[in-house]
Amino acid sequence: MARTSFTVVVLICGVCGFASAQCPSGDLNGDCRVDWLDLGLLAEQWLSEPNGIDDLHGDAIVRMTDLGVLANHWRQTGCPIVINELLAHSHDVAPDWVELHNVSSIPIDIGGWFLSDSRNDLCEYRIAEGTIVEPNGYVLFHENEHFGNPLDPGALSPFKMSENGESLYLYSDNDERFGQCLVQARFGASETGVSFGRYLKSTGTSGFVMMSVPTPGQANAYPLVGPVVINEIMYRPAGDGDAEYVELLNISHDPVTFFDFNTLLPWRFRDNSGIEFAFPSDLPVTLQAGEHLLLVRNEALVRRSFSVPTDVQILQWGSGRLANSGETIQLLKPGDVDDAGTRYWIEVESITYSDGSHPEAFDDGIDRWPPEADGQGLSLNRLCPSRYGDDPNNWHATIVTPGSAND
Ligand SMILES: [Ca+2]
Ligand SMILES: [Ca+2]
Ligand SMILES: [Ca+2]
Ligand SMILES: [Ca+2]
Repeated sequence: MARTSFTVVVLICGVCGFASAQCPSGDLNGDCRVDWLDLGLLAEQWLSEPNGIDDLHGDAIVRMTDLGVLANHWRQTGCPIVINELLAHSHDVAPDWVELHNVSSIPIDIGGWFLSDSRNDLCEYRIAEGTIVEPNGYVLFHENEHFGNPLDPGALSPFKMSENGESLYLYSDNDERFGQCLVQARFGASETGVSFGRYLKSTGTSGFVMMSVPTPGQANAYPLVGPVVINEIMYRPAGDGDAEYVELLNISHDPVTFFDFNTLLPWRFRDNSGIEFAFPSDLPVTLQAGEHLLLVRNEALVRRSFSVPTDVQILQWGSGRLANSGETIQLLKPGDVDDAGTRYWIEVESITYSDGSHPEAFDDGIDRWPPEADGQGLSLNRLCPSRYGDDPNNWHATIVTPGSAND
């Protein structure tokens, strides 16, 4: 099954130069629907040599497989427009904005489609007639001019996006070609001027994550990584199960203190199953540029079990354990308080690791995390600290290096 989809993606790239998860498999010409045009293209490919496509294991078999995929998605349409980026926490002088992106190869008329920040009212802002998004193009909507502007006739219920995070929806209503398209972008709390954007992971699924720089109206920048990253995860030691640890690394050029002097609150480290650690407030901890730090369940046990450089700072999280089957672990710093007085937390890092045997935990049904870190003496090591972390292709299982550079 996996081989089938991969083949089709390769073919799509070969035919039209891009692939998109929003359009159905088998859509070879990129118009986000599977029909006779695609069948025609497949027929053309059928007669040609598979030049430059390494993964064809024999024309006839591969092409019959592709025909099968096409047949399985016959007459299906997808959603050619995605919510690609948004800025929900702008500077005082600049408005919030939303960027939509056309992932198809045809112009899409989104006049009459809706933007909204409420699941209970998908029709808060009606996009003006004649709004066309060019193939592979972008279109922007601003809070002050559009969705938050009571003078805009489309603003049926003017709204603004919360800097503390929420969901934004794009709804095609009863569009003739792409009816009932409903796209959701869920985002968290953010710092001033930091946008959230769509980022395609190695797994083929996309995340909606903080961007290193906002790019309104253009292709997205790389995700924001750092200043501190989760660099190594020992979730299941071979010996005593309590000798587990998480290694942090300051990848920036400046010291980072795990305490916010505006809110007077410390940073936090947490998981889904009982770890809830606040960094010290009385004597805030600082990590120098390039320095490692260990978060552990039991310091004495970690020191006994592994060789840790003597100058490495170690902090105990106390109760709770890193799940042996995998889970999400997060490094958070304090954000703002909302009108109801609730404090929001900004994700500095969020990694969903796994032991390699939980395909159900991932959108695409494949668990790519290495099983060798599951109680066999190895740990999960980040390959490139400066690269995006919540992607299994940036991790491998190798020898433990608690408190020092990864192997
Ligand atoms: Ca098509
Ligand atoms: Ca962008
Ligand atoms: Ca564990
Ligand atoms: Ca290490």
